[in-house]
Amino acid sequence: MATADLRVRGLRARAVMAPLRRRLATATGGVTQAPLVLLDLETEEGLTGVGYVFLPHAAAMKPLVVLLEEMLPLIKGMEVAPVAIEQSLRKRFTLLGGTGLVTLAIAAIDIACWDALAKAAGLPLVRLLGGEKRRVRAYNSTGLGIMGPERAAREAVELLEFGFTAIKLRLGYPTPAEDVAVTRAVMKAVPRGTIVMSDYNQALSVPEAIRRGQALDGEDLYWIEEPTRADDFEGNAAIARAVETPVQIGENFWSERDFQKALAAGSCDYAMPDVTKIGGVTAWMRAAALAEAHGMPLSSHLFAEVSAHLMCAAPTAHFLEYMDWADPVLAEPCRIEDGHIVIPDRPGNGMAWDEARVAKLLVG
Ligand code: SMN
Ligand code: MG
Repeated sequence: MATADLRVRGLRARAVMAPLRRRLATATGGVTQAPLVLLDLETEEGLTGVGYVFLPHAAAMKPLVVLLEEMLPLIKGMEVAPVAIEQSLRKRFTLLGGTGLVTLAIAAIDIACWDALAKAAGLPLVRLLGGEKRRVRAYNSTGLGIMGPERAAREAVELLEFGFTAIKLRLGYPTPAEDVAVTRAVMKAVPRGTIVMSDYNQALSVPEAIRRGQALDGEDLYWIEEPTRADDFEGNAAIARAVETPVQIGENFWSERDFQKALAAGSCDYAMPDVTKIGGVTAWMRAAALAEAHGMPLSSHLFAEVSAHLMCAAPTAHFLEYMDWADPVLAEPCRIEDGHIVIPDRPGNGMAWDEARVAKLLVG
């Protein structure tokens, strides 16, 4: 099949509420169900590209569906050329600004465009991006919310199913002593050598993050994620300087330019752009180039299905975050082997909707 002449014909955006296997309480809000917007991007040639976006707040689902529908006339008839489509959409929305729902809509379109292109080429996405298709090292992020030391210790052991050897613990308890106590309870419960990441979800002030980070130094945490506001590049840099444990940020980069600012400020030791918030596969790959140029280990955030392809194409690939939140709507959920994600042997990003389940979970 020819790739050159794919053109955008239509799109279908649907809001679904996916049930979670495990709830996740963070220091700045909980996830009890997964609000998702599924996108099918149809081409004139009959190929359909797919992608999805997770919204931490259900209130944003319908507005995103409407925004995607309103964007269709702006791209209808355009060649499926992700860079050109992204540039054109960003330009059209300059006066509103490129963060939030605008960027999430652009990202969904971009992800679906890349899927359509890869399907047309008859290649798994990773191959189109120049990467080698291999298993991707992952950590299990599907649990370990704010739940106290006893439950956290129990859940930490449960998360080692499927051969995972790395897990992520949410911190930001009322006191630093509780953060240390939960960390110790988890470390004691898991086999020696298990990698334990931690995540504050932006909950702390800069001085408090330094205090808690230093209290946790020596506890063997693999990284401390988003200790303070994601857009405080200087504040994160001060924390990264004062705390020995590596600081990880990036899920709230709203373009590769935010990553560039973080690199310039020395805000972090590791980075983990989110393929939707950063603006799609196109923008994530730009971030991968920046990471390579700065020798910075790069991880992914959520969206394991698409991120597995990206990680294989990132020269400084570090850890994939495994989340199962889209499993209820996928015909074939992500396969895990020995704590690694296995990229399916199919053209495109590998996702296809389980239409019967989607119909049951549709919202609105
Ligand atoms: C997270 C992200 C999105 C929703 C809940 C929790 C968390 C993570 O920051 O990195 O997994
Ligand atoms: Mg996080």
